[in-house]
Amino acid sequence: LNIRKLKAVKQELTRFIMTYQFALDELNTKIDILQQEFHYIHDYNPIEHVKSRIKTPESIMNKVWRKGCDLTIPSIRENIQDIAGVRISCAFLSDIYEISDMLERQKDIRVVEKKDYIAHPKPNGYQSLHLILEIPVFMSDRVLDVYVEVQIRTIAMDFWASLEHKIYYKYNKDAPPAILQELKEAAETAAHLDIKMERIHKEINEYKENDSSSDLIANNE
Ligand code: 0O2
Repeated sequence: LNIRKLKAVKQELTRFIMTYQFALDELNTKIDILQQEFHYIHDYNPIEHVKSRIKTPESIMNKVWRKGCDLTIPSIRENIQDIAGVRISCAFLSDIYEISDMLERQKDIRVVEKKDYIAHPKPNGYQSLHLILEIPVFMSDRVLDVYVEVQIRTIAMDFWASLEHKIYYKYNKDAPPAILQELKEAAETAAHLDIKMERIHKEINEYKENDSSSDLIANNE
């Protein structure tokens, strides 16, 4: 490999990674617009926080190795669909599906895959809604379709997942069965809490609606 070729490969790789940052920037803007508009219409914010990240080259290489795919840009693009990732945390269960529907309705977004680990939790108790979206990125000389993984979950699900992630790595991916059982029970407790919070949220909304319609009647009398 001569220096010129090495430089060209480096340039190609940098450009490849850049497209993921652009896709994240576009998606973050879309999420921000949806959030502001939703707040304006419903007078409440369905999103608690949004975090985005680009996978490190080391983590990309690990996944390439794990999946046994080719070490070429087209193969990495097709096989590693979570190089760019966005995690959206919401207060309530219904917000998750509301946000997911709003994203899916966007004309320039293609939903490549949808995994509902809320309706079907993983055996360890993990819950979250995962979407793989394809977003067009407008470069100077071409339009590139870029994959972004979106994870939408409640704060309770996020709390559980971050703790589980730490324990998983603390025990080098081999935690004792008793700990795994306790974690699973904790996931179930979190799921119960989410259902309870959703119920309270609905009751408050119904109360607000009744209250404003009785205000309307009173004003018209
Ligand atoms: P990181 O460090 O968060 O990026 P894939 O291997 O992605 O092609 P898979 O495993 O079917 O296919 O993807 P899935 O199920 O959609 O999960 C991808 C991501 O979801 C993971 O990314 C985690 O972020 C999260 N996730 C999935 N299962 C669990 C779980 O049991 N516990 C926790 N804490 N997070 C989970 P990465 O690349 O594994 O890790």
